[in-house]
Amino acid sequence: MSTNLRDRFPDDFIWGSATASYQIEGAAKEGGRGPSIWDTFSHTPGKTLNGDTGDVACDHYHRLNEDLGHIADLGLDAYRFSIAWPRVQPSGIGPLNQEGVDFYERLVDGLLERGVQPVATLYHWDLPQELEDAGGWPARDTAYRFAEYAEHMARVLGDRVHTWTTLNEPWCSAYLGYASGVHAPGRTEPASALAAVHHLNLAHGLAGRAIRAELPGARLSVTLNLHVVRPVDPGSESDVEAVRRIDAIANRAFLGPQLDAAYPQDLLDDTAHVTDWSFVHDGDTDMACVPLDILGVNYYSTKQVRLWDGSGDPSANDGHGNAAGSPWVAADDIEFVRPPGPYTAMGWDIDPSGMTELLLRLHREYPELPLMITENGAAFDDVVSDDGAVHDARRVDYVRDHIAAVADARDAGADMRGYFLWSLMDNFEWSYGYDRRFGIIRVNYETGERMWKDSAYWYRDLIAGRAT
Ligand code: PNW
Repeated sequence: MSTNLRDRFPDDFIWGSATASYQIEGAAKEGGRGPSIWDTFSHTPGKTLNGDTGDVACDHYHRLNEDLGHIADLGLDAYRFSIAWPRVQPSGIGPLNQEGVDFYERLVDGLLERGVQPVATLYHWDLPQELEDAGGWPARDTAYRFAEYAEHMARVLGDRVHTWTTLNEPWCSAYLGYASGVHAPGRTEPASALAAVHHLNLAHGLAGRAIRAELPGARLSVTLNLHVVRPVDPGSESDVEAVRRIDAIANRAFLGPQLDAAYPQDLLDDTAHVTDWSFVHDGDTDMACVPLDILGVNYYSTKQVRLWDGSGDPSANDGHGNAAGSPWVAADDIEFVRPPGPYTAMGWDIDPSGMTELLLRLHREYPELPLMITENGAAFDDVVSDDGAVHDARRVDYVRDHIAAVADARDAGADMRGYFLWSLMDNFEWSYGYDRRFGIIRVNYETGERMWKDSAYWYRDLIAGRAT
């Protein structure tokens, strides 16, 4: 086998990196931007580490040209960014705010001038606050508002943006936002979380169809954070049953409607004591199942479960911290057991084999569907050395091993189209604020200065075919 990792991929494989609006832009009150649920949440005492907010973040809004320079210097084929809904449509309804649109036009034009393909995500969690006040994702109307916003954006950017992603990780939006409450809007209502799951699925379908109608040639995708769930004891029937149940609420709750036009019956049965699913109207799952050109997959780590024996806190090791509620709706009797490690600074286990396993599962279940890794990367406790550099060898190892895992999935038949490293730069890591650094470019939050870590040089060289 060739030692050059790049040689395990075809020439048209897309090498990219990803960010999200609220995590990098800052300028929260500029250019006519309206408030989002993350402004409200991060400004609520006790919700984020150190009370950090995205008010300034990486100040990407003002440093756009500099950041475009880094993107070009890395030699990225594509850049995955998200559009802040409240920047372009401040209250989530009505006409577009031209100043907000201008910013994304400058970004997209700047990418194209540098030969970098823009990959736009319409929703990476910054819901306009007014829509949350009207009920948020548990309210059906939010799905229709989202489709209108998608149609607007397709109209203004569709001549230059050809790859569109409706939602990023609806699992997080629904379960972390409305069940565990560790993400905005911070509600802890299991039944509302399941209604949010459904309205996100519906929103995806409505928006996807709006984009298709507006832009017949566009490439349509959605990004899911699918969970690799393993039994503590593969020989135990009850552990295997726990896997089935977590797989249903975490994975098949999205794959079912979006790819098979139906909710799995076991999911409906398992959650029947939480909700009767009456928010699913006739025709909804057909609507949610819009044909996709590509499925975006975010992968970071694995999970291990078994049936709870009644001692301790069953969700203590689920990787979601000490939340007020559990994100695992209708699964109070399932225990999360920490995988063996090693771990990143998030406490997430490092296991590239989980990525290959996930991609091959998707390939087996949806053989015709092209796949793309839309996020993969790691937070580590970076140290600035005496020489002024960040020698983040563990991040290089993490990324190299996971890219090799993508190559393994390709070799076994999966139709892999691209890899987007999370993240281009350190940024606002949601409830962990600025404490956890995922970037290949370091951000000095005092000065705003950017500095390439070793991993950035390594990734540049990999893309250019020079790294091993
Ligand atoms: C993803 N979890 O978030 C997001 O798409 C990014 O915005 C984020 O920065 C990145 O992964 C790293 O965290 C997640 O608790 C947040 O399982 C939380 C979880 C998963 C993904």
